[in-house]
Amino acid sequence: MAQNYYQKEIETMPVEEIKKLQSEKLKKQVKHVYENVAYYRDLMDKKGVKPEDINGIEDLHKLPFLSKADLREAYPYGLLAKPLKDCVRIHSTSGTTGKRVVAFYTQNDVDLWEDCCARAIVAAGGTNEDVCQVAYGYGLFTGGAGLHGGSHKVGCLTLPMSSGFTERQIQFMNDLSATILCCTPSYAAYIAESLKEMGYTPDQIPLKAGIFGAEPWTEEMRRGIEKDLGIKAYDIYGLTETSGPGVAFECCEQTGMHVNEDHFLAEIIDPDTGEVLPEGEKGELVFTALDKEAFPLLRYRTRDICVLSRKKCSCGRTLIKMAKPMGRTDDMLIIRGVNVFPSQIETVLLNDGYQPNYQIIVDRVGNNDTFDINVEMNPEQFTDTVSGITALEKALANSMKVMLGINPAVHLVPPKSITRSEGKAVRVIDKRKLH
Ligand code: DLL
Repeated sequence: MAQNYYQKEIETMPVEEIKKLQSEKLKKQVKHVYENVAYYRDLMDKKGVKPEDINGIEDLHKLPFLSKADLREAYPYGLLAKPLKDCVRIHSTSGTTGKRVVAFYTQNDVDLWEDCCARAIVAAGGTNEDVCQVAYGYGLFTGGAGLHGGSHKVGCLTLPMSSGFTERQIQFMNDLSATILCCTPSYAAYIAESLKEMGYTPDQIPLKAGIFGAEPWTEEMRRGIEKDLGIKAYDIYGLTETSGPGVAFECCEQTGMHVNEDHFLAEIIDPDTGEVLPEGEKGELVFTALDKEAFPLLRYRTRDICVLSRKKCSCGRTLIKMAKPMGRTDDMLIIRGVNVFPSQIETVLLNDGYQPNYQIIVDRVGNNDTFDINVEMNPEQFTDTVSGITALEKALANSMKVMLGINPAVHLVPPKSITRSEGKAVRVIDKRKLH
């Protein structure tokens, strides 16, 4: 397939030039952060590093890391590097315990982010002739807004569907001849399944490409979606902390995602020691935002396990590639595209007067994630009637929904019926095979 580029000069820039560009941007960014973010300045001071010590990407390793724990501590404004009057947007995602991650954007941040998403759409074959159906969630989640902005930049006719209402998705897809579908891979598989049930064959579906990400998905799942929808399915990666989707995107080769290296400097580290690992080794992915103004995280630990590679790509892009994430170093689950931490569930249980004796069971039935939480009743509840227990389950499920953004099936079980562990409690049973 002939490759088009959205920003050819950058996407095919010789590696040495990209590195030079990164070095220049890094020096400026460290100065910006040091001068404007007291929280990070303290971390640098503690480590004995000054902006003058950073003369290029070879000095990156001298800088301290940031993690979700820092975001929680600095919540909500502690990592903001611009006055609020210069910010035009926030997005947010689940954090550990009760506090969400809140990311801020200036207009320039939004522009560069949308460029990253536009690169992904063009790499998937998108042009201004396309009709792009955005079925990622809109709102605080970054998926909808990011791909929506990218679609505008490419000049596609944009269908801002958000997620859900599958019948309506299918009606618009057909009536308006959508050619590109953007959503989570599990939602794409669900749409494909619904189309099949309605009697559509792949050649009757107008789509030609899909841009799917926000959760782990396997090559088998890719092949299934491609076959059922009659499309080519492209992976896209990102996280709220680095702006959202578009940190990395797949090209026609479908062998990993090109990192938008002019904006995001990627490293792989040993998650235990923090030591930087050479290219090709598996470890934790760390990003430094080189251009972000409002929320410029330096050396942010994603907790995603990954590998980077500079192998030549047949698409002509020189941007380094990351493999599909291979797991996480923390206990974050992604259920129906939503990030869930066991600690959030614990917080709800304690708030609602339960003991933190619980078990989360996640499975995939067809293409849907099931999400069950078994919770031990308190002894006094155990004497309740069946209808009383059902009401308690409903109330607890509701509190969970408020905290997590998705609805689990809550089952109250007798006191002391969840096996006590002698070592680490097994809180999560994930029966899906995603890696
Ligand atoms: O999921 C941003 C996004 C939206 C990416 C739409 C792609 C498409 P968060 O909700 O902050 O942001 O979740 C970020 O999701 O650290 C990974 O663990 C996981 N993740 C994101 N993309 C992929 C992917 C969005 N393509 C967290 N494959 C990340 C596997 C992914 N995991």
